[in-house]
Amino acid sequence: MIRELRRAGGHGSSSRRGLWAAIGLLLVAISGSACTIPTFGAFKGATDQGHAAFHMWEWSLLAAMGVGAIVWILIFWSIIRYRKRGDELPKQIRYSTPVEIVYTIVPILIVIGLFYFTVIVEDRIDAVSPTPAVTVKVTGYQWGWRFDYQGSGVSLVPSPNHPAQLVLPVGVSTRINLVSNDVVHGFYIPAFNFSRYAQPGVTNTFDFNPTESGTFIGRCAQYCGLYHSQMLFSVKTVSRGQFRTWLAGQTSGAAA
Ligand SMILES: [Cu+2]
Repeated sequence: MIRELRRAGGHGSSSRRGLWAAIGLLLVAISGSACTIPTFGAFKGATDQGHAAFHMWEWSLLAAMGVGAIVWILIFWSIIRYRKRGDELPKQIRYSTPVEIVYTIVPILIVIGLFYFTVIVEDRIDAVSPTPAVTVKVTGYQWGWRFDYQGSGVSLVPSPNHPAQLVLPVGVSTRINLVSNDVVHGFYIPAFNFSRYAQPGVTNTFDFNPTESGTFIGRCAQYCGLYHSQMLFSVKTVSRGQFRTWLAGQTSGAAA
């Protein structure tokens, strides 16, 4: 039996070459996927703020995959390097101060890194323009969303079969003042990678800078009562010219 083990050990250099080849392939696969910018199931974001959130998500996952790869490499290295070679007990090591320092310091560094980048991205998402092109008061209530374009007199109020559609211009800042008339609602636009509570007595202020035109679904992300599921809305992003025409059409429609 021992002779057989020794013979198996004789192939150590080729199995080690195989291990390094596998590690190399794994690293190439990880770096290759970074070049094509994987979305990992998230939206790329149809606003500047949404892009920032997406990049945070993407790089966090790549970092997690890197940490995961290192852990797997260490596991397999330990399995192969310290596999059982005989009946003799290996040297017993406990209370290894250097190892304990490493596995305390490394997670702390990871948390500090994640915290640092999260604060930077949060600041970018929360930054508001001093001169927004459009200001919309968004009101959540049981059960719908109402959009008031401030300074223009345009109000979009949903009816039971027609959820309101928030129209935004592309390429400029729109200020949103989010409020609730009754209970807590969640103003959620998946394609914008954005969700914020609408709370009674609180005005949540933030900006959207849409980067592409399209129509995106919106939902209430907070269970708020019996007809929560009816709290649908949509967002349509259009060029600045189209937005001006649309707003003028709404104003003349309201006056008629
Ligand atoms: Cu709701």
